[in-house]
Amino acid sequence: MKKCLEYALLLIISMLHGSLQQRIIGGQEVEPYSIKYQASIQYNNYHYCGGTLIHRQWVVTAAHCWRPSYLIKVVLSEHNLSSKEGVEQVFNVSRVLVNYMYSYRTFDSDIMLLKLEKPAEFSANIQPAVLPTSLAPLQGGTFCTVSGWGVTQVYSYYLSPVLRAVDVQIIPQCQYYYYYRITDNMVCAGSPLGGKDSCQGDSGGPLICNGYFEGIVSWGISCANKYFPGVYTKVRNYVSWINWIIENDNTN
Ligand code: 4AZ
Repeated sequence: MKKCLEYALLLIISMLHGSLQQRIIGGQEVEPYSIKYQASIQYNNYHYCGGTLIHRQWVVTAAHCWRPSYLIKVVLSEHNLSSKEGVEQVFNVSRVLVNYMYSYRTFDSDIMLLKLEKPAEFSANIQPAVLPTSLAPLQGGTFCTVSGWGVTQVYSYYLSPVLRAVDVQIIPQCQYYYYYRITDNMVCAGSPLGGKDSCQGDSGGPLICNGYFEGIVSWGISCANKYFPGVYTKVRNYVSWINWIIENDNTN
């Protein structure tokens, strides 16, 4: 019982920690603008979450990245957050749609859609990610890539100025690591040896497996610890919700 309380406390602390400051560990800087669907979500011109462009006017992120629409901006074609490279495209957000099943308590259905005020123009630096179509389960061991401007060390408070990415593997039987807190709407990824993970500041960003957008950086206990893999929202469970929203949206 005591262990259980300790565990719950640890989980709560790590989730709070996760939502207060938002990190890629063990990866490397990407070729600038090569991750064409990567979005930076900003508040007061500060990056606080990642996102994924899936359509000219829609970006997918984590529900725990929620802020009122008028306070946030979405930046596409971004590489170095601290310098104005002149190729960035900055968008206001006209709609913020949190999934109706989202639970801030369990982080189930940690997914949110942002509508850009104006459609993004696709270019050499800006292209949408591809939503999964297959229903076959993602196999344990599959290699995926996660990217973001999150911190690069577990106890660091500094975001990475440049976009980074790391290859992680789908971890099966994640319940074992997280004591049954993994719902069917979550998928775990990490490195069997630890040392490679997403972390604070990567939240909301893309996990891409075999060319498909399969996960959204959602939560985890600490970062890059082999006993606690990163937990991602299982995007394939939300493809019909996403398509429904986009098709039935009649605002500009
Ligand atoms: C966070 O706090 C966070 N190691 C993101 C990813 C992971 C943990 C925490 C996964 O934004």
